[in-house]
Amino acid sequence: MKSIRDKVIYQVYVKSFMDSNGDGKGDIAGITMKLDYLKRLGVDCLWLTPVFVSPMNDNGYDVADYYRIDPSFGTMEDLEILIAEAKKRGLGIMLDMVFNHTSTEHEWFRKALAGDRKYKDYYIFRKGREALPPTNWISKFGGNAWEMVPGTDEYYLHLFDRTQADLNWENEELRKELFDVVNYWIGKGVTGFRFDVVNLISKPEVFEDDSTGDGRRFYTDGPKIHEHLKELMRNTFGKHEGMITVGEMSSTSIENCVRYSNPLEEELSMVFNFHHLKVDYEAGDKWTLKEFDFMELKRIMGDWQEGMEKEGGWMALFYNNHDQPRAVSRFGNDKRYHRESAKMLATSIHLMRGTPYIYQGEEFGMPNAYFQDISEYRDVESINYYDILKSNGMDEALILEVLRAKSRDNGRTPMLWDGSEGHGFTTVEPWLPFARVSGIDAESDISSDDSIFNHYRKLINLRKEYAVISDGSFRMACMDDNRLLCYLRCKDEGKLLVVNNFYEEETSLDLNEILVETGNDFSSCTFQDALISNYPDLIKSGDMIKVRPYESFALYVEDN
Ligand code: TEU
Repeated sequence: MKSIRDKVIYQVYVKSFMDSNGDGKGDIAGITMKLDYLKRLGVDCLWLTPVFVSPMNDNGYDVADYYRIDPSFGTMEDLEILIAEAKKRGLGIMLDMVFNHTSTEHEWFRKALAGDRKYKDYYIFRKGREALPPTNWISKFGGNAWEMVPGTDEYYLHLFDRTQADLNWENEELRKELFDVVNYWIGKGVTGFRFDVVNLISKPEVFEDDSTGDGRRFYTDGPKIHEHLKELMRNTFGKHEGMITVGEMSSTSIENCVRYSNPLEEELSMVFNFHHLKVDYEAGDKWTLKEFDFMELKRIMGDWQEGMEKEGGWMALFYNNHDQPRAVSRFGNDKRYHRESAKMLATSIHLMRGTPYIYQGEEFGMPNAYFQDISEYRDVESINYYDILKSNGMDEALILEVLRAKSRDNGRTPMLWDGSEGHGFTTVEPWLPFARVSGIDAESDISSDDSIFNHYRKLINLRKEYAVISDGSFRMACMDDNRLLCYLRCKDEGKLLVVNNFYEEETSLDLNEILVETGNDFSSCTFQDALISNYPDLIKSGDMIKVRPYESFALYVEDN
C-alpha cells in the first residue's frame, strides 16, 4: 500500500469553509473557489464532512437521504463540478459516510415508525422493561441511549442524538442498501471515503445492562465488525484501484485497528483513534478542566505508533478535527507562541508513521472560539451538556469555562480567510460566530516571512521527498523527558531524529543520550542537517542542543 504513505489529506468542514452564496453557511461551490489555495498547500485529497440531505441536528451527521445533496450545501451539479475541478488539479475527493445511524427523518425510519416491518428491521427496536428502557446504556451526547416510540412500549436505540437512530447491520437488505450508496458515489468519481464511527455498527446479539460502564463495551469493535467491513470492501471500494478509506474508530484498541487497516485483512486503508486526545479529561470525563497530561500523550502516541507498525497497521495522524478543540490552543500556546507552537505541533505529528490529516484552518493556526455566552454555541453535544452540567449543579461560569476548553464548536468556527468583517468567509452574519480573536487569518499568515502555511507546505513536500518519512520505521526516544517529544524514523537510506518542545520553558537535548538510548549518532549534525525547524538556527554546543520555547526540528543523517 505504498500509494497512501506519502499522501496528506485535508479535512473540509463544509458548513464553515467558504460561503459562495451569501447565506452565512459554507457550501460546495465555496470549496471549488478555494481549490487553488488547497493545491498550493500541496495536499492530495479532500475529505468533505457530510453534504447529504439532513435536518442538521448534528450538522449533517444525521442523514435523511444518502443520494441527495442538502440544498444548504448546493446541488449535485456543484458537487460534480467540484469533483471535476479537483481532479484537474490532481486532488481527490473523499465523502463522509454515516452508516451507524440515519436521521429519524430518513424515509426508512419514517416507514419503520409507520409499522412497515421491512424497515423496522433496518433499525434496532426493543421493548422496554416496565417503566425502564431496554438497557441502561448512555448516549454519547448525554442521557439514556433509547428513545420511546410514543404510544407504544417500544424504544429505538440511538448511540448519539435522539434524532440519530442506529441501523441494524444484522439485516442483509440494509447492508446491501448501504453498499449501493457507496457504489453510487464511486460512480460520481469520488476517490475515497471516511466512515463515521464505523466500529460501532456491530451490535451484540443480546442487549443487556452494563453494570460497570455506559454500554460501550458491548457495541465497540462489536462481534461482527470485521466481517461487516470485509463485506463492505468486497462489494464497493475494493473493486476499484487506489481508493482511500478511513474508519473513525471510537474507544478502540490497537489490536482491532491493526485488523481494520492491515492491507492483508482487506478492510480499510487506515483508522482514526482518539486515545491521545483524552489526555485532558479528568478521570475519563470530557466535561472537566484539566491541564493535558504530556507524559500520557507521549506514552499513547508511542504505543500506537510502535504497535501499529509491528503488526502492519496504518494510522491517520491528527490532533484536529471538527469534534475537537483546536490543538494550538489545547497543547500549544495560541497567544505568546502562536506561530512557534502551531508549527511545532504540525512537525510533531506530520513526521510520524501514518497519513497526516490537516483540519481546515490549522494550516494558519486557527485557535479556539473563546465564546463568552451559551447563546453563541450551536453544537448539539455542547448544548446538551450545558443542560446536563447545569442540572448537576455546576456553576454557570464554570460551565462556560469548560465549554471554552472542550466544546466541539471550538473547531467549527468559520474560516478566517482574511481580516475583513466577514473574514472572506461570508458577506452576512455567519451561522456560528467567528472565533473571538484578532490578527489571525490566512491572508496575513501567508504573507508573513515565517508563515505557518509555508511550514505545512514544507512538511507535505518532505513526506513526498523522503522515504524515511513516508515509509521509515518509528521509535520513541527520550521517553522520560517531561518537555520533549522525540522520536526516530529509520530507513536504509537515512534516519531522522524529530525533536519537539511542548512547553514555553527552555530545555536541552543531549545527543549522546540519544546515541546511548537508540544506537543512532546525530552528534555531528548542524543546522544544515535540519530538514525543517521553527527557529532560524540551532543552538548547539558539543553534544548538547538548547531547545527554546516550542522549538521543533528534524535532523536528518544519510546512511552510507
Ligand atoms: O463522531 C464520533 C464521536 O463519538 C466523537 O467524535 C464525539 O463527537 C466526541 O467524542 C464527543 O465527545 C462522529 C462525527 O465525527 C461527529 O461529528 C458526529 O456527531 C458523530 O460521529 C455522530 O455521527
